[in-house]
Amino acid sequence: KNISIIGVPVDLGQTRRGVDMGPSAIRYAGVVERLEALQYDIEDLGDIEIKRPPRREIAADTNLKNLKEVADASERLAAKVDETIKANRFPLVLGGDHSIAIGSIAGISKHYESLGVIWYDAHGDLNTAETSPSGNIHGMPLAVCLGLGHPDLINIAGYNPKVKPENIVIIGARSLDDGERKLIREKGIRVYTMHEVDRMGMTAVIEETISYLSAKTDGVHLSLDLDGLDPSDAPGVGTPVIGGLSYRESHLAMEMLAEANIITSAEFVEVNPILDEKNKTASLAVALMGSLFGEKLK
Ligand code: DIR
Ligand code: MN
Ligand code: MN
Ligand code: MN
Repeated sequence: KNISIIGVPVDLGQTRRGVDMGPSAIRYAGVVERLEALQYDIEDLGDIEIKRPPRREIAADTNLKNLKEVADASERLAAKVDETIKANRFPLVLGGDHSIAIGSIAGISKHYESLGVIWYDAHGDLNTAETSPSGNIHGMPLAVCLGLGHPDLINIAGYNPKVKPENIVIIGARSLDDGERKLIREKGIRVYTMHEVDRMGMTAVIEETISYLSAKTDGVHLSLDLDGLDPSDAPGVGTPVIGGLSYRESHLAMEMLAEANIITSAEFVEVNPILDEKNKTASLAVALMGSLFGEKLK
């Protein structure tokens, strides 16, 4: 496997500054060295160029924050990811806030008949402008992938929708808004909240996820929001929620995905070094990547 690392220094999908430094923090934590040790051909493509608004403001016709800039960044990222897959390389995207998933999945999904998505997150990220309590686009990318949201977001890369609801598995949810719950019910989206993880154990959750997705997909994207983990393990995130997935559960999940060999692209998002403790969260992200790329299998 050849891996291309793509940094996306975006903090426009939410309001806490510093998450745009996530890619630097993850590089500083040694991502390239960690994966090179596993004998992959690693290419670091650097960061996508991001246009920053001179002042942060909300467009007049919508409550979406920084809509234009987020759409622009998504379009650039989609093009870069598309190129990477065409070159037969595994795209490993480093965030940035979770709004960047709009661009990564736009660049990825066109290469598959039926892309599966594992959304590892404390949140559902299934809001639209109508249901969002915040206007933050990082709370919306999964809805956008389903074709729900502002036209400037759902049409990135020129096609829509990107993902079928029955191809999505959310793991670690413990903070869902009312509109998100409604959408999950309506669309029949598979969700393992912390309740299910506690009851079934992570082993069964991942086993079910793998058999559920491998039956009907020809590729699986892992979108891992570090706030899916418990804040004691991942303090450097903008919207921590207590009662999260542990360090060990998360490593187990990554190792099982590596064994099953189903993941075809991945992103690690929401690392905010300004809110972190001595780069603990970026280091955790790198360790999880090590497991995802098969450290245990070597
Ligand atoms: C909340 C928080 N559901 C929102 N979402 C977050 O603003 O839409 N997603 N933090 O990662
Ligand atoms: Mn998220
Ligand atoms: Mn989250
Ligand atoms: Mn978040």
